[in-house]
Amino acid sequence: MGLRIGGEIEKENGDELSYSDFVERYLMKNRPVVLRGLMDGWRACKDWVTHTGQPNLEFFSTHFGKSIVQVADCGTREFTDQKRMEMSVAEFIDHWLKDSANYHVNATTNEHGKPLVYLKDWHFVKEYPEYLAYTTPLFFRDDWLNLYLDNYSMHNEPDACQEKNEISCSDYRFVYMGAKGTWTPLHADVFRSYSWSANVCGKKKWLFLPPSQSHLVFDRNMKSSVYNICEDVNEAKFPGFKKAVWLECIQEQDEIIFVPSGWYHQVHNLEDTISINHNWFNAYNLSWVWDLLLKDYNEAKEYIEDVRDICDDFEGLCQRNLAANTGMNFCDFFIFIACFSFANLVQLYHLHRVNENPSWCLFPKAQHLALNLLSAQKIVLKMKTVDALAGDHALLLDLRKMMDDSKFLELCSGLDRTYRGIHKEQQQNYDKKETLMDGLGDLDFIVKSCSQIYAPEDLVSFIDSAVKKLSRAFNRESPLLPELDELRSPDAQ
Ligand SMILES: O=C(O)CCC(=O)C(=O)O
Repeated sequence: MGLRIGGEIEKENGDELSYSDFVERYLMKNRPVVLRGLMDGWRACKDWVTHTGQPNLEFFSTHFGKSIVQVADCGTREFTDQKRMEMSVAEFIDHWLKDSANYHVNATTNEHGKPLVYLKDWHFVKEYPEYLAYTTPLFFRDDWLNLYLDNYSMHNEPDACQEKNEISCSDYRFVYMGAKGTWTPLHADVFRSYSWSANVCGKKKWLFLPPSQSHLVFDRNMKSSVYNICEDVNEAKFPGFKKAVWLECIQEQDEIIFVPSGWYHQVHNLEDTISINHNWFNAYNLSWVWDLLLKDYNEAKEYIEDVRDICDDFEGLCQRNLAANTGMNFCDFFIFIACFSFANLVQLYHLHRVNENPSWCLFPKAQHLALNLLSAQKIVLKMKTVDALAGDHALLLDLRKMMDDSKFLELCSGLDRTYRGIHKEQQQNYDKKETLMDGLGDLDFIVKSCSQIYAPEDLVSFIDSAVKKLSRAFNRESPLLPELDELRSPDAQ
């Protein structure tokens, strides 16, 4: 059965696009795009590619051969993904070289019937921070996920998977390497994050389905989705599939594709390919993350409903299962939002303190921080309505303690660097704790009055009172703050 292709993904010159145009046209509209001209000067493009444009496998063996990586066997399905194996980069390259016969697109084995191996999800930056293979293009830098994970871990619960989690969830910055014919099955990205993927060399074919059509790739019970859209799909099992209209994209070397939230996609390497790939989220797609978490929670709960009566801590079990399946649970996400909200407030207070210009709140960075708070506040208001997050569990967060924590200081500095970069302000050095704390005189007042956050309502009232206080200093013409005021719930006063 052939796929119905409705069009192609548009391509733009990234060096002619402003940050605000990218936000307006792609982030806010959640539309895919391919950007050119953003990989000039990357060390990866020089070191990792031979003069004939092929992956420089020898370079990888020599310099990174001992790294242990995840390799997918493209010919073997395991549940919803391809079977994974662990091996060294040197072993992976041996496989690649041995199997380097001719493949044809969508083949899952080489001509000797051996499986095609595809190196995926290599945490290259975490493993080689000094090497500086590339710089994240400006458009993708407002990345709360990786900024947070540079300082905190997403899920802390001690369980059997702890060690595995630490490796696989340490960040979401990856390198992918695979020969012609390797591929990735149909999926929507982890946490319903955005992703970007840069072709250092080679060529990929992407097939995309907009979120408005994602129900079409699911079975009647909306439980499992199609695995490989390029083979015959069972019509009785997936009755909507043939109605799906796909967007296609051939991504060339030196092109970066932006994958929006919730778009299902399948990817084929049309040539031997190396790509760099990040997952991320920010104010514009945070609601996707929460919606997925809530959906997965409801499914996890339904799945074990029959053991509720014999279970001492049914809610705890639901949350453990949620963390195991989705990568975080309600508590993890709540702590993440609380940290980020607080870090944004710290930055806003700092701007207030250091700026003599009364219209400082109209500066792009201040507007950006206020927008972040607004989106966090919207999600926390949604969380407030969920029973499982009602405030009778153990203390989650102490903001006063957080202020003394070096990880939090790092998060604030990272946020500052990010927004200075995006809004082209001069970089400042936040190395000294006092510099940041200097700006916190006013905020300290709030922290004293409600420093302990047990549940969403505490966070709502914390953000609310901080914003109220700050609002007095804000120019009332600011287009973002009236919205923050509107969000203020009557019971939070
Ligand atoms: O390049 C690939 O094989 C898969 C990449 C992908 O699915 C993604 O970036 O979301």
